Amino acid sequence: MSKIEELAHTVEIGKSKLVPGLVQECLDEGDAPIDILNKGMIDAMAVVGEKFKNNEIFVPEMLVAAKAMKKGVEVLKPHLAGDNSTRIGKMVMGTVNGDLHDIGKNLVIMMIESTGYEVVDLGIDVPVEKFVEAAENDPEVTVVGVSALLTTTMPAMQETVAALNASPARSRFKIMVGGAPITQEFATEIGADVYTEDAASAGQAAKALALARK
Ligand code: B1M
Repeated sequence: MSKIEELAHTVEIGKSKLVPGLVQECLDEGDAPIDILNKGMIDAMAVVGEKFKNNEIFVPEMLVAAKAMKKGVEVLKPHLAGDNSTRIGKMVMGTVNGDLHDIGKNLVIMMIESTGYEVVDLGIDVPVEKFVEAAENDPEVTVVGVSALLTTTMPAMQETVAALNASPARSRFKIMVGGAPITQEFATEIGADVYTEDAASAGQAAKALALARK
């Protein structure tokens, strides 16, 4: 078993205490940080999700796996995030009302921060009004990021984007959306400006928005 496979298995079974050390060992062995993230952690969460769907594991096991992944990301963060010394914009981002998933949102924030954005994290289960207030009350905000992980919270994303679209400050900010059940088609249908599939492309898209403003 390779070190990355060992890491994936350890995340899958939620052994939080072992994960940071394994991530470090992968780095020491020369594995690329992005491979450690994708193969050692995100793939592990996909396995966890599949097992949950098949009733092989339940919510507590999903929670411990999530905790294990977060521990691993802490070690990986300095290796994934690039030089962010030049500030290129300000963004607010959150997970929609009714949705408690935050690992993907946190990765997206990390990648967007690495491009030079200051990102205000609104957290999880964010009511529509909180997104709107955060966008309207700070004149420096040029991007609002909205994440949803459940098919049942896609309507909350739609409501959030509709409220943001109705804001008098709308011309100042762009709306970015993403999350496992979200597609380009859905993003277009609800009136979001940008859809991206993963954290790396979210970082690139946010950077492109900043460059387009210049
Ligand atoms: Co939940 N859960 N969960 N869960 N959970 C899923 C999402 C699920 C697919 C599992 C499954 O059944 N196979 C399923 C949803 C099914 C559906 O909607 N059809 C599900 C369910 C059903 C539930 C509950 C309803 C279970 C229950 O209670 N019966 C419940 C709901 C709670 C709620 O939110 N109200 C629930 C709870 C939980 C935990 C709290 C236990 C835990 C979350 C802990 C946490 O986040 N702190 C959890 C977990 C861990 C998962 C899985 C296993 C892993 C999620 C994850 O972190 N993935 C997940 C299965 C899976 O994903 N395959 C599952 C890794 C992460 C890096 O990927 O979040 O997709 P992701 O983020 C990606 C992209 O989506 C994208 O970039 C990220 C990085 O590349 N992205 C964006 C995300 N946001 C973006 C925003 C952008 C751009 C890109 O722009 C703004």
